[in-house]
Amino acid sequence: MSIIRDIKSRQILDSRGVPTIEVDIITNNGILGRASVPSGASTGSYEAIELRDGDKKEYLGKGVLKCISYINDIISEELIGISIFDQNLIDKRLNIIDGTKNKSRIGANTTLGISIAVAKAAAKYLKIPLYKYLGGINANTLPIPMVNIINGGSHSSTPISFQEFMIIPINFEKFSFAIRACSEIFQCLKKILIKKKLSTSVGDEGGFSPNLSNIKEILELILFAIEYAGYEPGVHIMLGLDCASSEFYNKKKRIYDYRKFEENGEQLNSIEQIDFLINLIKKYPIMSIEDGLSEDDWEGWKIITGKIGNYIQLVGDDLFVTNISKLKKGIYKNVANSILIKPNQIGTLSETIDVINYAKKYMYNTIISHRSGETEDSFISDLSVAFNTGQIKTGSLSRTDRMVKYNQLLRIEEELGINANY
Ligand code: 2PG
Ligand code: MG
Repeated sequence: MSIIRDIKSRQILDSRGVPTIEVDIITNNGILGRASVPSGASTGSYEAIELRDGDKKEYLGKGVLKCISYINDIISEELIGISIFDQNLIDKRLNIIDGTKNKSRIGANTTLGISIAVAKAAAKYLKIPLYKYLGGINANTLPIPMVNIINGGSHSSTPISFQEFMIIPINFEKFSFAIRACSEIFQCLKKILIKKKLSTSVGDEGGFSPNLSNIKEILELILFAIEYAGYEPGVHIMLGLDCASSEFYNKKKRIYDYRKFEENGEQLNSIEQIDFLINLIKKYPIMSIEDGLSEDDWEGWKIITGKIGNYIQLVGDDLFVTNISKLKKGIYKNVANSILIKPNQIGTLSETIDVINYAKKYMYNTIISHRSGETEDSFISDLSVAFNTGQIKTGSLSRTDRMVKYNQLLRIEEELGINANY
């Protein structure tokens, strides 16, 4: 038997240098499970609450010392003595201690740190890899990476509204071959940017942030980089977009206001936004569009799903916020066909797994995702293999906070050997 003997937590810094939580679960037999919590910039309005201190004198109000004291003073007393294999019970207790619908009392960042650290301690105690502990003998599929090589929107200074321009390697035998192709394309894109005298500085997720405000120009650049690297767009590599359109949607006027990020940006109503996206997929090998419409534009979502939901992956991120009741509404209303899974949007591992299973039951694609603020924790890589989610979105091919996730997947592929599916 292995029970929780102690819980320690501390304030550390994430990839943007902003405070976040790290939690240690220590068992009676001396096992240590450690987890740290990511944080978003373009957060959906309906996500579970991330608790911050709000004291402007420290870290501009972004400290998490309140969370730390909740863990050290209140939560640990409630959880000490419970078996580390009682993941569901622990997650339920955390929900009871919080007592709100959206974890606004103790924070979803607080609960998630504990929840994941418990699972890590359990896998460590059993001396099995985390993905196997979570997923069992069937955990053997490496996800297709969606690699975000140009960062826009709220993630960089690129004057472009869409937040993420991704390459998606589809025709490869193994994860390691796919990631190699993405790396080569990323390096080639750098060369092209240098030749064009455009900046090669990177945004929050490690993708380039050139001074370009034309979507088509960016897509053409990416296609050129794919070919320059020796691959064929539409055959080896598809494109994906995260429009993160809730960021520039004017809820009152019901307008997509591109002027928020682009000097000469347009203002589109829902139907015009849909037409704009449909014209893009007609012209470019785009297979996935995330948050093409806003979290509040359910009407628009329904229309776009009816029009192109049979051919294109339409991913709800801010729309579903990894929340089962939002997903149920989507399934009932025939909205979107895929869901982004971000554990910190809901706040515990058990609830995250519930959403994954529910999505799968209704044939919605599941994509495990990082946040724009990340840490050295590669938990989401194991999560994606554990539940055979098929896809992962974890940034570009630069910056260690992104690379640790890809590197963990390379290790898992090696470990699974001939049993690895891709
Ligand atoms: C997104 C995420 C991750 P953020 O919108 O999908 O790329 O961004 O973590 O800033 O919400
Ligand atoms: Mg998104």
